[in-house]
Amino acid sequence: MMKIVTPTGKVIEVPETVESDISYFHPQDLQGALRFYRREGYVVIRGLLSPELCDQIRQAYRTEVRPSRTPILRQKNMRYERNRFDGDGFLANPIFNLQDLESRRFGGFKAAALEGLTHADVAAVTAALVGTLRTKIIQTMFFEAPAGTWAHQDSYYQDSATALGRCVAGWFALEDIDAGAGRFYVCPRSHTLMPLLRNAGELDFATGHERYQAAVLEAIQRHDLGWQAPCLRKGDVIFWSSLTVHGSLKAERPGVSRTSLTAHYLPEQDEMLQFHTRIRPQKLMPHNGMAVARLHDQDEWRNRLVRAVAANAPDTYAAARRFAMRMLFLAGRMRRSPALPPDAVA
Ligand SMILES: O=C(O)CCC(=O)C(=O)O
Repeated sequence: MMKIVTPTGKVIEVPETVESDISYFHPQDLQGALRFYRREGYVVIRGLLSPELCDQIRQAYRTEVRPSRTPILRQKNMRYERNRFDGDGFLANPIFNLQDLESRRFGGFKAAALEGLTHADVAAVTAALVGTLRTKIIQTMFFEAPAGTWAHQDSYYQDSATALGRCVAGWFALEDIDAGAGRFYVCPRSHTLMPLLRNAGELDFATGHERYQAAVLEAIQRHDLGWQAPCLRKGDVIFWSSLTVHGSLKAERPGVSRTSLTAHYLPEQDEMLQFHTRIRPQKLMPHNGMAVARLHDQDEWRNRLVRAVAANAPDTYAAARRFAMRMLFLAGRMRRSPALPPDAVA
């Protein structure tokens, strides 16, 4: 076990090996996994992706994405940026919505990653967890370096417009993840033990995002929540509910990466609710029989134009985005009744 200090200052023990971790589930035991997920708000499925597919995705990343100088939309700041690498040579600005990457440049990486995220076994698990026949992907990410992502509930950013809590997300380990590589963590049972923090008022995304981040940490302490940062080997996947508090730890050891994909799934028929404020229409394209949402599809010239403007005038683009966000929340406040569906745990 490795002792790690969490963002609230609490010291936790992070398992270095599968043997020293809680016993989780194999893809065959879906009923057991579902019971655990409902109770704990997360579940780990071991060996959901084959090691060969994980290697293929990493290889495509190395040959197509790493050497590229094309600006790509990033998870941390929603800006179009070129690749940046940390002191260990790992990609420091995680990719947002890899399904939107330009096929001409990144087609191999995109196809391999989507092969994993839409795999029939993944489709079966996500459908079982949200209690539907078919799921669709509404958002994805790719990580290599430790990210130290702030604690949050996904619902604050996106959820189902039918009922909050019907979104399930997965973090797919594409290599064995070292205990010191900025492990992904969850606060077990937070989906039922603490209330959902709404994207509204002084915590709204446009003006109160930092207050929101502090409020989540405060809620973790107030409700005395625990922390789990499971040991994930290549091909293992951790799934969590959009009401479950989660994030990732800071790097504790130099020289170790956390190559991974994440994807957020909704029941196929549900619309996506963004920022607890508006229904976000999405263009859906099938992959492996699963619908995958495209929001900034770089195969469309209009979106490449936006990318060119955003990459060449990043501050102007960011200011325009901030302004649009403020208008969105102002409009929501003027309506005085944001279109919020009821809280519900899938
Ligand atoms: O791995 C990370 O750093 C964070 C991933 C995450 O929070 C998400 O996909 O919602």
